[in-house]
Amino acid sequence: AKDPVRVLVTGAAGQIGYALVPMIARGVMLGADQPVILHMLDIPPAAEALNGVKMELIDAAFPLLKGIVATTDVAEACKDVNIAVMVGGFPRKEGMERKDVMSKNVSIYKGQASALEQYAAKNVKVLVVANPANTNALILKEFAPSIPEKNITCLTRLDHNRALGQIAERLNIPVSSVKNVIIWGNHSSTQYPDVYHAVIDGDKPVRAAIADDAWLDGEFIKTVQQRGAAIIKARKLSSALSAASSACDHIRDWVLGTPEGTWVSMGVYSDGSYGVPAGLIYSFPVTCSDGVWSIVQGLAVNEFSRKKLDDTAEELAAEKQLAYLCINE
Ligand code: NAX
Repeated sequence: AKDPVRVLVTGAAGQIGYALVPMIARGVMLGADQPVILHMLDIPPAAEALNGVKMELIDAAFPLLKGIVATTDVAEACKDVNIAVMVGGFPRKEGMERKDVMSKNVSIYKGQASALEQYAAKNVKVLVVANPANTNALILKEFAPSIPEKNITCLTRLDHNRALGQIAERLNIPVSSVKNVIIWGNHSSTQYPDVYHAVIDGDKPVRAAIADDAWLDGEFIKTVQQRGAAIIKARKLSSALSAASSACDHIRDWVLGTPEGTWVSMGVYSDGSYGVPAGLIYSFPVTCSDGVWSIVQGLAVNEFSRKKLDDTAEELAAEKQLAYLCINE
């Protein structure tokens, strides 16, 4: 039998946490033969709710779940973890300035970066979900210099999956027939969902199958960009099950590898590929093998796409600047 893998979920008493921890305990993230020990962190006001989640995990009697650490102590939460899914953060509330939200998250991610650096397993793989996801991941990277930069990522897989879903709905085909969409840039409304290289049934270009450029360049992009807001409007709560499921997809593909001929979108530390400024956490098309992601190289970027790649990079550069302002205050 395999040794258990320790998986940290921060913000575990929240909405996404509640959907995510049972998926992890069932093997959705790391495989049906991989035992896990769940580490769950939340803040003191949520301690009782966190304990309730722990009680439910016990009651669900998951065979793969070999242990539960539920705590409000960051050091204890991070101890020896192999995977860290950072869902906890400070959400933007009505009337709050961008800078105030950034400032709160900078201090949270600064602290959690140090704790991961000090207490996590040396090879820990980190996925930041909490918004602003790209910039929180960048802060985490800056304040955890001993964690390899390739080990720090953010979630844009939900946006990627949303794009697959919209194409499948439009063509009335199963989502499993669609692949190789790309989310470029920020997990925000400036993200660019790109279908120029997407295919259905293995090799048919999506653009040819849909044959409606106006829809593809307009409504499709907007629908994916605004999907989070549409879910909030419908549910009066933000996306949770889809976010949790996509977080599992992100880690599973990263650890176990992407299928041959398929890429996925991940927010990763830019090396300057595709003319994206180095030093931003930016969403790229990646393939994964042996636990390592690589940016897919050599895809053609036309003028339409170029502008959109640059716009979202610009927003991320501005977020980075704002984050540094908060750090230095
Ligand atoms: P909730 O407010 O339900 O849960 C957040 C939890 O984090 C709460 O239990 C809170 O007590 C806890 N928390 C706050 N500060 C913490 C800290 N310093 N350490 C540990 N825990 C802390 O939000 P939920 O709906 O679960 O969303 C979580 C985050 O995911 C938000 O930042 C949200 O914006 C972000 N999202 C990101 C997505 C993505 O694709 N990257 C999509 C879904 C989601 O909107």
